Amino acid sequence: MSTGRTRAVQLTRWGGPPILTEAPRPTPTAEEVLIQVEAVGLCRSDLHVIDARPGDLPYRIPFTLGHEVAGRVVRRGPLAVGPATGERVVVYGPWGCGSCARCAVGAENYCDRRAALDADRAGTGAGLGRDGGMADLLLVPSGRLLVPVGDLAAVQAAPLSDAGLTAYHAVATVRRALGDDPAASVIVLGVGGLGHLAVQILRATTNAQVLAVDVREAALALAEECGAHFGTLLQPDTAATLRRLTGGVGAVAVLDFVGSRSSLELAVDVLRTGGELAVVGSGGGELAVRKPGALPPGARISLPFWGTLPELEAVVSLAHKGLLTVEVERFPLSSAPEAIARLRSDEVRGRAVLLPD
Ligand code: FEH
Ligand code: ZN
Ligand code: ZN
Repeated sequence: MSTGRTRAVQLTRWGGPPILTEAPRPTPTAEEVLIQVEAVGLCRSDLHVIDARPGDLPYRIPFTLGHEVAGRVVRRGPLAVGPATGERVVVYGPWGCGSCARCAVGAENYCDRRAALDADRAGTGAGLGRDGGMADLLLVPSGRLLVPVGDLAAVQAAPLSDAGLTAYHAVATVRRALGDDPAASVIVLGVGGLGHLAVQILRATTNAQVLAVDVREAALALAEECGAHFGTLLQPDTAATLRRLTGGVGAVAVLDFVGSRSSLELAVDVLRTGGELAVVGSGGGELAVRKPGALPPGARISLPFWGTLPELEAVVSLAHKGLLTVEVERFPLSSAPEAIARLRSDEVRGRAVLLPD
């Protein structure tokens, strides 16, 4: 990389393929911080952005993709806060206004001014309308959005900022239902980049019995490696199997990392009365919420989105303790199109991570 330029995987037109190009080297001003990217994860949301049609998203193009980033602070603006030059960090991805009641407590994923930011086409964050980390360098608006990772390998650290954080926040959303009851069952639907981390987080932070469902044998093998007590392929009798494994009462919590019609139908079939359903995946499925209806009495439904800064610190801490290990498939940055194709065809085991080559 020449000093004045940075390589970047950019979306240059809606519906067009991302292209590996070059962009000017950013210079941090005021509170901004410049990161040398060491690893960037690939997410299904990247596919949604790549496939968006004109007008679907409140983003200006071109912009660089990549919202799951780890790297090293290489330059800070004069008013920068947070990690010092040379520190290795992960980048908190949902960039809010930084000053509303939600942002003030680190919940920028639920920024109260999101609609206004979207109206200004300010973007949701790195790689989401703002230049992201599928590049050699990433300019971050403020050091408040950086979490130190110490000596954690970048290929492990990057996925913590999105897959790990989203899984952790989803577990936190249903934690009330779990209590400390070892007889409580949690069902994880979809054991991909997020689901395999949710299994580990559930085993590390709860006493619940973890039951995993996927359509791929390889994913079930990964679920078992991550500590799931039981795994099954999705088939006609899966609901009956899961109900039997939960003593006939169903699961106190279901984490749906797929969000498709079939996964939501299964979730409703196996949710215990008073149970919690967290719909994390954006699989296009719909759920009718009516009374009386298919959902059990007392059911609580949530649509958790990403996570908070304090939760990202907790996720990094779990990784440092060896309680959270990301299954990764590595790709050189220049092979981003291949990685995107593999993710699109459901062939990635765990999380795809791009490394500057
Ligand atoms: C990011 C932006 C928009 C929708 C969903 C996402 C997730 O990938 C964040 O984890
Ligand atoms: Zn994502
Ligand atoms: Zn805000």
